[in-house]
Amino acid sequence: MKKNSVDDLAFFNGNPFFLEQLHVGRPNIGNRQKIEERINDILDRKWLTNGGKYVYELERGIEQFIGVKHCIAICNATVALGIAIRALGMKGEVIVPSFTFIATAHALQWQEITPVFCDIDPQTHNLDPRQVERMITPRTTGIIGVHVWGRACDTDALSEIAHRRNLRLLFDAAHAFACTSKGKMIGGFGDAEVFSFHGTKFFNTLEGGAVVTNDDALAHKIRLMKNFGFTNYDQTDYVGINGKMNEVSAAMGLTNLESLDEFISVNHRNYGFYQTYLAGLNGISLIVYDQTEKYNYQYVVLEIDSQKTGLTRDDLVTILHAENILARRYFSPGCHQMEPYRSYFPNSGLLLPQTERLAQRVLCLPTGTAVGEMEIRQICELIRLVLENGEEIKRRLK
Ligand code: T4K
Repeated sequence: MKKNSVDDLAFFNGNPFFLEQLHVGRPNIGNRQKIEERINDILDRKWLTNGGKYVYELERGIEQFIGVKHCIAICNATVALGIAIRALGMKGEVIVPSFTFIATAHALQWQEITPVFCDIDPQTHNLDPRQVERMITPRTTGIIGVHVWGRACDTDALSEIAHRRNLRLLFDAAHAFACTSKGKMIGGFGDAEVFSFHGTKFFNTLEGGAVVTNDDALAHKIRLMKNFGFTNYDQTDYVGINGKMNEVSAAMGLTNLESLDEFISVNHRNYGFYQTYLAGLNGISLIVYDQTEKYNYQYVVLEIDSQKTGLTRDDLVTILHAENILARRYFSPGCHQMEPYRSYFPNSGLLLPQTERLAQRVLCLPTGTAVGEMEIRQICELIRLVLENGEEIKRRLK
């Protein structure tokens, strides 16, 4: 039932608006029958992993879809980042944004490489190339740009810096499958790019990820590295890890690949509903997607200006959670405020004013095939009620 006053809000006296929790990152699942058929085939043939037919088909399918020479499927994007970092010979210091999922930083630190956190452009939420230049030291060996929300980094500027300063350039494209940058599919930029196919991503393989690259030698090395470094039967030439994707994940991926257009159109439509129903609300803004590019619209990201709304982002999250709308504070705090980085670099926040500001302002709302126009209208009506009564809510929250 529609809520009309602050008293109706679940955090105070009311009942939760939604009986079931609405999640950010509810998985998109393609044709169930096909998934089951493929899994049955895997079980019948008793080939579960280690270079199976479905991983092979998925890799070729992604290469074709992206228009990139090599796709190497990996068990998840964190391991894929780790392998790509090692294969690229990154060491010493690598420049990364702090405004990212912790996996980007951990993939470096795990290998005793220092992530040097760099500030972002407040408009794009991505690495600010001018700041990148300032963070380079004699120990710097690479840059990892993250295409946050699927909106591409300034790939031209970062490539130019990497080229001029002789640095390796990797992109964490965990959010950016099926997105473009200047009309070109993300996946072909830098030395390599890494996708995540985790269950919460718009395209998933249950758990999974991939490294994509146009560099033949690099692809060869990564293929070996993800399989313990085996170059021949019972022979390794360098250190490797077990980064293989299994056949069931690949079967899920192949099936979801067939429904990609549908997933994108649902997300795009949902984004449009949010635009419509949040229009005119003072103090909040929905991130903008450039109409000349392609996106997967997986992240519906709001920025809250607490000066205008009288409420902080965290106040809003508290109220929404009580209504069973599980809005998520990606990425808050920034990596530099998480351990071990907070202890290693206690003052790094001084160099990251835009990151600190944004990490206080953003929140992601539910989308995907699990929500439709009705739920989105109801979520937006609740947000409107909260913002229109900001002062009273703030007082009562205290
Ligand atoms: N780089 C970037 C920029 C990334 O964003 C990520 C991952 C990575 C690298 C590393 O990729 P992977 O190694 O994971 O392939 C989630 C995901 O676990 C993580 O993959 C993702 N980024 C990150 C942005 O979000 P959490 O902590 O939000 O997960 P969780 O369990 O709270 O789930 C979020 C929501 O989704 C919940 O409301 C529940 C719902 N959910 C989740 C799962 C797994 C479902 O409804 N069903 C499910 O199966 O991290």
